[in-house]
Amino acid sequence: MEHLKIATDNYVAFTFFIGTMAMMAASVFFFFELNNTSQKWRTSVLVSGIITFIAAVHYYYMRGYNLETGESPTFFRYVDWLLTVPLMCVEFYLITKKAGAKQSLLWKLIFASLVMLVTGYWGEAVVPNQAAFWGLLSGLAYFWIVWAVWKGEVAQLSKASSPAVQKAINSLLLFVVIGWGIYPLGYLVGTAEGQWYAFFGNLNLNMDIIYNIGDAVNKIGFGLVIYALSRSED
Ligand SMILES: *C/C=C(C)/C=C/C=C(C)/C=C/C1=C(C)CCCC1(C)C
Repeated sequence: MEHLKIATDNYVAFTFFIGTMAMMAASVFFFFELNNTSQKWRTSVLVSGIITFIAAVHYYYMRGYNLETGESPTFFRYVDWLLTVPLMCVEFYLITKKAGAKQSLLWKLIFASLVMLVTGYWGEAVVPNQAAFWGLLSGLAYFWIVWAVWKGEVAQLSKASSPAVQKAINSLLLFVVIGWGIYPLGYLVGTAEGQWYAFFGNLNLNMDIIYNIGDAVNKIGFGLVIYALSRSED
């Protein structure tokens, strides 16, 4: 096999590489910190580690795929999201459970996240000439999640929670609004060709770099919020 080099200006490959290392390092951190975590929050910190670990394995593949083909690893990307985003919903459930969250909340969040991802995949990979329509559907599911955390059930439960949990939910809300908001931008950039928002295609931005930044911010950041909660409240 030919030996593949990363060109010094290949920022896409660079962010895949850094992403892999960051996810690996974060996983080691969360897993080892389980020893210092009280019983109450151990499952939550474990789920943080599982999220970054699943991402580390996918990043390892995506890094190689992108380097060998020069293409976007759309399929691996969405498989990763399909596993990790529902686990982030599990994180919301686990921390609000202490204030009485019902399992139905977990299923609603997971359902909305699956709708968001499947419609996004459809628009990005299967029918790119209808990317705007499917992106809109995906966006609606995304807004439902934002609403649930901001004003809906998660927000209501937050009010009944301890100050430390409230603080964590507020931080996670910021991740969902700002951090997750990075992804639609990647989608607009990546599917702009021939769409009414073609302008985004001319921005000289790269979809994979945007997604890679989003993943690092959200998966590791989310995990650290949970970790901080586990430290501040035993
Ligand atoms: C670890 C991975 C995470 C947190 C992935 C989150 C992905 C999203 C919030 C994706 C959202 C999308 C839209 C809101 C519209 C366009 C299509 C998507 C799937 C990129």
